[in-house]
Amino acid sequence: MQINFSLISHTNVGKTTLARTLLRQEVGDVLDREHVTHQCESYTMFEIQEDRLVLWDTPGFGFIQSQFVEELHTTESPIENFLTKTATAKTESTLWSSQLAVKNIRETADIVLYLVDAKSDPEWLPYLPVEMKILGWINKPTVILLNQTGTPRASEDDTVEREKWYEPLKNYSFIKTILSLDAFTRCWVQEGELFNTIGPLLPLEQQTTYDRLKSAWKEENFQVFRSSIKELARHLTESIYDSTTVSDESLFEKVGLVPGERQKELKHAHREMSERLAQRVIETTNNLIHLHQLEGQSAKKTQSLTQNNLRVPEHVNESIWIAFGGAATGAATGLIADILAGGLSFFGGALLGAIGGGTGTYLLAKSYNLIQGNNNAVRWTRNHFLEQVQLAMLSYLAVAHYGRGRGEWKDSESSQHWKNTIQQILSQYQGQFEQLWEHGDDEYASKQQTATKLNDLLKLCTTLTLQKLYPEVVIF
Ligand SMILES: Nc1nc2c(ncn2[C@@H]2O[C@H](COP(=O)(O)OP(=O)(O)O)[C@@H](O)[C@H]2O)c(=O)[nH]1
Ligand SMILES: [Mg+2]
Repeated sequence: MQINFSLISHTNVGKTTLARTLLRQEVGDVLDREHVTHQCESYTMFEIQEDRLVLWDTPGFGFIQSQFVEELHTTESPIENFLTKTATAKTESTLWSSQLAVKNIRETADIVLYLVDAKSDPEWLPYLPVEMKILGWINKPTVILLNQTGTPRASEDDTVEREKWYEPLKNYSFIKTILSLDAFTRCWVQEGELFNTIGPLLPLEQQTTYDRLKSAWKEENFQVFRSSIKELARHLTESIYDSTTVSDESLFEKVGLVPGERQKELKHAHREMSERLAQRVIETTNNLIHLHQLEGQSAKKTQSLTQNNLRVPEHVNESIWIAFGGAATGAATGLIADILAGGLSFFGGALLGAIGGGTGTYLLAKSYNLIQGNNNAVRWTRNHFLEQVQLAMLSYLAVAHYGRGRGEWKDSESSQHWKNTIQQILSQYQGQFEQLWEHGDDEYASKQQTATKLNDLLKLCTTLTLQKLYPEVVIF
């Protein structure tokens, strides 16, 4: 059995872009102008044996005179008359494109996904009532998708935005619901909501098949989620156990080299550990990007980032790095340079205290965010580790929201809403993260067990974060 979703909208609203995001593939042509897609294309979203979920990208509606539609409306078979009105791609391209799209909806679609640009005012869209009238002639279950919603925001603000569209659309009985799904900044969790919404809208005979396909989609996406958490847990476990040996403290004191020599040694240890951390952050982020199928042919070759030749994430990846910092300039370079300099203060933690604040070795080490543990080894401080946990969760959110259709980064968007949400959740579990950090200086604590516990804790906190960001979605 084949179940067909058809994307339709006024031209240039973003159908092909959303198709790319939903398919995690670079399909079709995207340009900021009208009538870029000239024919209906089908793409398999998911298949199990004979059963397929197919997404159709259509050319969409061009401008159609409202008077023309009103006149057709009074005829016996408006849709037939609309489709048989002679038009060719050359003479009347807008009508031609609209006919192709409408034909697809009429003949093939089981579910219609009608996109609107959330930034526009529905009361001032002359084409909206015209297109709704035509879709009304076909009368298939339709979900309105708000795209171009921009910066991820609180769910209350999202509700307000959707309400703006309820009033002008409330009289069209074929419209079943309105969801936000920005092709650039949506999260897979929101796609899950779309899948949940569609089920009951399908005819009874399709529902068993659909449920099977939906469960498989869900399982695949949860697998990506679990693997991402595993990557982050592995990286953070390394941060707990990473250490650099320095010389015996008392020796320095004996020869009177405190604090100058000591400072040099700590600086060196700090440099080594910062480089390892930066390398891990880059590797982990690239692994998340890979898991989310965000690498594309358009990706640039890697380029050198610092004099240490840390590899920069690719073209599309650069955009994800910007999402970490929001307004931060310099993207990956900024973040990695920050880590290399020993600072990591995305969350405003009191990191990298001024050097020279004290003369004792402990204070010196602290100013490098390092703490002296057993066996003359220094390791990351508790606060620095907590900051790393926050950064790990932020990097997950940035990647999990990054739509494949986004391609190159366009605006710099603030992720303050994500940061606040992460901080709220983590404040409840800080003690448990601190306990795990203690393992790094406990010779009896098994690294494997720490990794497992950290994995579970991160999974819990990230799930709670996603639930807080999308309280209406029943997916977990
Ligand atoms: N900011 C933003 N721009 C989008 C989004 N979706 C599409 N666009 C842009 O809108 C333009 C038209 O997109 P396209 O997918 O070709 O529209 P289509 O004609 O409906 O297929 C392109 O410049 C896209 O980059 C979105 O979710 N957010
Ligand atoms: Mg298109």
